[in-house]
Amino acid sequence: MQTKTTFKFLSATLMSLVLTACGGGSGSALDNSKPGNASSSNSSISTSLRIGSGTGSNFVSGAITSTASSTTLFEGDQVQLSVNVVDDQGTPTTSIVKVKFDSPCLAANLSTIAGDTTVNTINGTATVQYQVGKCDIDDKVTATMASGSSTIEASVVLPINTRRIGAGFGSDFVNGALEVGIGDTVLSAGGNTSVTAYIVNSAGELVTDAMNITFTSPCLSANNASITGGNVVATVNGRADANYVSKGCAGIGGVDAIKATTTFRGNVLTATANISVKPDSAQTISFIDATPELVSIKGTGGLETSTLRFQVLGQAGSPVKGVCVNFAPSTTVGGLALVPSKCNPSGPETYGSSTDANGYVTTIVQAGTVATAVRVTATTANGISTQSSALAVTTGIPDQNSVSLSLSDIEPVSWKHDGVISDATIRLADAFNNPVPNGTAVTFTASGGSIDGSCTTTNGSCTVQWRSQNPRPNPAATVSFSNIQAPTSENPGYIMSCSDGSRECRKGRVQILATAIGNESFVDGNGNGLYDDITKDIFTNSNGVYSPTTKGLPISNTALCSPNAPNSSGAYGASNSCDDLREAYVDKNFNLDRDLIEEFIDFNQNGIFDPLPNGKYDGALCAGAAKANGDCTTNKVTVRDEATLVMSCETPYQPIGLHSFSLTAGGDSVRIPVLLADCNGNALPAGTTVSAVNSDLENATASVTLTGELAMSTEPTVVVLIVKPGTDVTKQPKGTVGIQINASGLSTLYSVKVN
Ligand SMILES: [Ca+2]
Ligand SMILES: [Ca+2]
Ligand SMILES: [Ca+2]
Ligand SMILES: [Ca+2]
Repeated sequence: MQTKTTFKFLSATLMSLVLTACGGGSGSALDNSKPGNASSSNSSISTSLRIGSGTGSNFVSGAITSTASSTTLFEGDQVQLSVNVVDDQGTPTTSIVKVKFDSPCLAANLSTIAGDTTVNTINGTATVQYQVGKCDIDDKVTATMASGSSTIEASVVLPINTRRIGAGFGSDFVNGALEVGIGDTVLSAGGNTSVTAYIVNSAGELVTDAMNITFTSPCLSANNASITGGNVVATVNGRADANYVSKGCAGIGGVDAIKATTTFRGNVLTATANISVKPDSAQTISFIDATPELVSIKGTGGLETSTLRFQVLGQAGSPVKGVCVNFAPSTTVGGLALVPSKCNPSGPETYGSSTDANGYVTTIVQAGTVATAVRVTATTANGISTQSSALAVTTGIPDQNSVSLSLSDIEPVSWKHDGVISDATIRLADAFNNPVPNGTAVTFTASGGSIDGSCTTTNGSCTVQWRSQNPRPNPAATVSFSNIQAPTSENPGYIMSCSDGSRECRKGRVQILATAIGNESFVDGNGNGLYDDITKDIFTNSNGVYSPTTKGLPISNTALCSPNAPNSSGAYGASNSCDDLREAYVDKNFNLDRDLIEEFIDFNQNGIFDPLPNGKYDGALCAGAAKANGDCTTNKVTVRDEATLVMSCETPYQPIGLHSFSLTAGGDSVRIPVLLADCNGNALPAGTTVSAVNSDLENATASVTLTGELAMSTEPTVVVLIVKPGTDVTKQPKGTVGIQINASGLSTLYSVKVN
């Protein structure tokens, strides 16, 4: 029968398989090396099987699939490990294959696998449950299976974190907690407490290597609390001890949630604790600063507001945030006011404001139309107050009689040398003699050498450099001072005049002019700070004439005062002053008048030098009826000062007045006044010494009246040569007597005969 025949064939095949499986013969009928020809026996494995992770085209040979591959494992954590056994096509084997799992920690019993470490595959997959014990290394787990006569394996490294952050250690360790020194009690404003984080290993033991722990909290972020030494604290023997100082932080609901953070093997470890905190209360308020310290009278075009800053401190001297402070000015003259502000955005408009995180609070003063000094009182909600320093409400514009120009060296030894420096310093103040605001610009010009063109003031002054170089002032050759009158015993002074009648003709004399935009000066006769009443406020014209009817108009242009450095009524009195200004110029020839060769400041830009002033006060303080009547203007003018610098020469001029003379043996001394000047008739350099030379003089002694050094000056000096005969009437004095001049390293001797 058909059926019977088939059965017999199968039986023969089965017999053959059994024989092979028993290893009872060679030349078997079954080739186990062929894929897909799976053995029905689990003791004979095809060498073409592979072990790894995944299946099909996703198969990764040699890898173990871990459910925890990307996290860090702690003691007690469990992870499922599995490997797939696949054929050449990546298809899971249907055979049952034994896979043995092993690792250093498993071998040392520091981690465990539930059940046997050797498991059979089920549908090509071998799976175990790995549990972390006391293992404290990255544990490399291997899965091994037989392959022919050898083995093949897959592996995975399990990242096992041995570190935890918390409170305490050993069996007392509380993971994720922090130890707060004051416990549950409330930390006062300014008080401090320890906050300790512990780092332990898997066994709960403190770790000995240092780790940086970062402490953060809302109060720390708001700078209302601090960690002494900074928010990052390194562990010492497994403990990070932070000293938490409250600056009166209110916290959130009276609690500051503090968090300690560190990382280990790329894993972030955190612990937290709550600190109960108590808010601070205002104890002191102090004035800090005013910016700027001068404000300009309303309408004068300067900065008309100033911001005043106060600071509120609490019990421990720490800034207190959120304190309402109210402000009041000491005067409201001329409409001076504070800019309205509010403590609470939803509250009523007052003159108050709330302190910021640094305890600062500000108010803004708005200047009025009258110059005054004002102070602002600041008062906290709990009644603590202070007053600002005085803030000046002023013109902020320099006025003429405050301008001062000075030189560090009025006679630099520079007639024969380039690059010698003298500093020129300008000082400015306004009508109330308050320093002008920082940044006020000043312009400089010089008739010789070189000078920096401008500077801007700080605290009312600024400095530029003058340097010696060409041009060197050199009046025409036809003009000389050759007719200097020699000093005499009766008249020890000298008269120096110029051959053409000029007021000045010496070489090397430099005129320096400094100018700024400002106001004329006046005397406030009625004490209201303004030029408002010409019958009381005093302003004099260029002849020094003052009368209410002339309103300061010039009668003629005869110079009474130096045009560039005029006397002011405030300093010299009304009868000898020139408050009304004309255009400034560089008076190169020192004749107190403007010549065609002299540059001028064309302030009204009409292209010509205006020889006459306008007869009125010009300045920011022109006000009221006087302004309405045209008696004054609020126009600005050029304010100025000038200074003379001499380019001194170390070569002396032939001493004027030195001559030969007779002496009587045993008789009276002879006194000879001598004018000593430099090569240009200016002063010899400061520090020059003068001595009498006796070496060729017999029967007499000589001396000069100057002892020590010549002082700094622009003008020559007179010394007296005194020659005294000996007392022996039989010995006639004879020979020569000299005057030796040592000027700036140059020694020059002038001798005359004695007979
Ligand atoms: Ca007045
Ligand atoms: Ca002149
Ligand atoms: Ca002009
Ligand atoms: Ca004027």
